[in-house]
Amino acid sequence: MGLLTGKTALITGASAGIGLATAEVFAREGARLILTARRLERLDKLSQMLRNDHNAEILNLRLDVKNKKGVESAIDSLPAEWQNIDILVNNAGLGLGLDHIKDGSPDDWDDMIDTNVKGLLYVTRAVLKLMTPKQNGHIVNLGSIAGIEVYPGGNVYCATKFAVNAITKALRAELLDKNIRVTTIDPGMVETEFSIVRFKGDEQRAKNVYTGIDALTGTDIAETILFCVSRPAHVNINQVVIMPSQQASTAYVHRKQK
Ligand code: 8X3
Repeated sequence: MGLLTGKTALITGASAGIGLATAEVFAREGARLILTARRLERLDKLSQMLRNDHNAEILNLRLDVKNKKGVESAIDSLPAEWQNIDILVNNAGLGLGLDHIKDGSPDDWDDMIDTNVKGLLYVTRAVLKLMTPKQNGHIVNLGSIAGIEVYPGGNVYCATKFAVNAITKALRAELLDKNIRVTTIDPGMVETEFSIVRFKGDEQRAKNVYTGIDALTGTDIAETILFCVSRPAHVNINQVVIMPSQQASTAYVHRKQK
């Protein structure tokens, strides 16, 4: 028996990074998985691996969380045996650029706001339609240290993660009498594709972000999510702020010299 045997979890942005690691850890613990991402080919590969390694039961869904109608219809038309969602991990999100506002790209701002804030809302609303009647569930939102403090160039990304924090707190209050727990995980530096996406494929610049630091891995975050969702029913972990041991804030980082 795994810690999540008999539970069904929906994970957004499951094709890479923290989402992929969460899919792996949840599969290991026996969860049934609805994996969503824009890149179905990647999901197909991942689910094949999880079926082989953990005998996992998996439904893949191509989903762009920015697509309001698409999100609604995909969740509304889930096969009956997949509608009983116990855990929602709102992981899909991205940072784009590190420019100051005066030099920023409004298209990048739209993309971050549409994905990190509006996308999270669309998915949450659609899943709550299924979760609320059964009076049982857990929503885990991926926030960030950028949702607690700001840094130059963080501007709009930070704003989206502050919004995730506000949405998380409001949701928690709204769902108190529905037996649905709400948690936010706020990581510092996690070495995934995050910085490669932020710097639009500039791998060297992305690598420099983590130079001299044993950064967190997607698996570190996935294990933390697992801890939160496997507490007894009366326990809700409201918020987890988690950083590498060499990071104290967005400004204080100790880099080891080579
Ligand atoms: C990412 C963390 O500090 O790079 O969510 O903005 S940071």
